[in-house]
Amino acid sequence: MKRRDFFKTAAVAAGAAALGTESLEAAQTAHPVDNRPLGANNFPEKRPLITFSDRPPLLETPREVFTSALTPNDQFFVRWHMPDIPTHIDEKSFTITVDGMVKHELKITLDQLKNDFEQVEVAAVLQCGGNSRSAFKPTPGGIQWGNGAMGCALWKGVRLRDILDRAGLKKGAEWIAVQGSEKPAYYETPGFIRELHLAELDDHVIIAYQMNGEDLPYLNGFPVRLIVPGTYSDSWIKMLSKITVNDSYQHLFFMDHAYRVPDNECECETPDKLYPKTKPIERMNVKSLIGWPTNGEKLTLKSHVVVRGVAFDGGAGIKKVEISLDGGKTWEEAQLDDGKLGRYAYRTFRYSFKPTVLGKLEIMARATNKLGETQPFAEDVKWNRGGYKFNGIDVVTVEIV
Ligand SMILES: Nc1nc2c(c(=O)[nH]1)N[C@H]1C(S)=C(S)[C@@H](COP(=O)(O)O)O[C@H]1N2
Ligand SMILES: [Mo]
Repeated sequence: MKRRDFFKTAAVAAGAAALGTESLEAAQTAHPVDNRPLGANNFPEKRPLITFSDRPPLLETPREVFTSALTPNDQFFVRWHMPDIPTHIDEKSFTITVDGMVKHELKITLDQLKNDFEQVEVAAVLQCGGNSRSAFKPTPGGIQWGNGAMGCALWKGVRLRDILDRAGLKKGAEWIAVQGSEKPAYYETPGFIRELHLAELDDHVIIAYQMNGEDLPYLNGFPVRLIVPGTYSDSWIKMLSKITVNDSYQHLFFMDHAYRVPDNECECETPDKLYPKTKPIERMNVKSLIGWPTNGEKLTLKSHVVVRGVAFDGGAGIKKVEISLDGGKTWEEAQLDDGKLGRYAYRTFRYSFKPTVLGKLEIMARATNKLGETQPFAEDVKWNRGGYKFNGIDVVTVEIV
């Protein structure tokens, strides 16, 4: 966008906000910001990633990484709420405390976790509820993620259920509160603690110490993190150090004030008329992303092009991914991988074609899950104040030369 154009747009937006009712129409979505440049290679165990902040570290994965079912650890995105993350973890003395309404309080060492419990694996997508937030207009507060606040990994660890069984739940136990090892910026700031209802914990919920066959990267939660397949990642607590069992919901700051959407059927509202009741974002909606080609790619006329990308949902499973080359008028099915990583992982897709016309070409991808849920056009995604759950049809614009 040219500088002059920018000022024009800004003036129009400010005018609409001042007029009140007009800003109702201004409430909409577009495409998330894409093709941001990578930052310097300043973070341990990470290649250069799109960098929003270094304290706390906020790193986004670039689009071209999303051609494989498992996202490499050194390109996996990073999100922390608090700047004060431990810079050293002693593997011998590190423990996970289990306390509250339990018969036996536990302090589980990493050694015990790896040896005293059944070891299990699950491949699952970790996606921030605010992924793609930059599509929402007007702009909600929060990190202006493009599409790369997500990744898929093979996680290895121990079922949370087995650990709670070892501790023994007391009668009346209903909720657990989970927290990591980092500290709030200063003592009055609420800590990042999340709560889970015991009834929502199935056997796929694990405490993981391995990611894609290696120790968890430090920035992704070394030495252990919670994995809650199918849900947005706000409760996938990193550097997990404490699990407290409670008889009731504790109304903690990061439960009552973040990661919530309007509690109505469309999960939507407008800036002028915020919906009074909210609910947690929870299960992920169906989504796909083209990993290759990326925006601005130059492709040769009549060459053999293979569009590749990933699709996923909250665990129902992907039924099909379709590609459109005519602005969404007609769609053709892409080829899906065999799905052997399971219903919580990425399904990769491929679609071959030969470009026949010179100039700009839009490539769209749309996933549908086994419940028949599908992706709306980006412009039709409904707004919410937190900028959560964007799942508009992905569009990449290339140039045929
Ligand atoms: N301890 C801790 N765990 C956390 C968070 C955090 O701030 N602290 N943020 C959560 C959120 S909102 C996201 S999106 C994911 C990000 O995981 P990643 O950094 O491994 O990509 O971690 C979750 N777990
Ligand atoms: Mo997040």
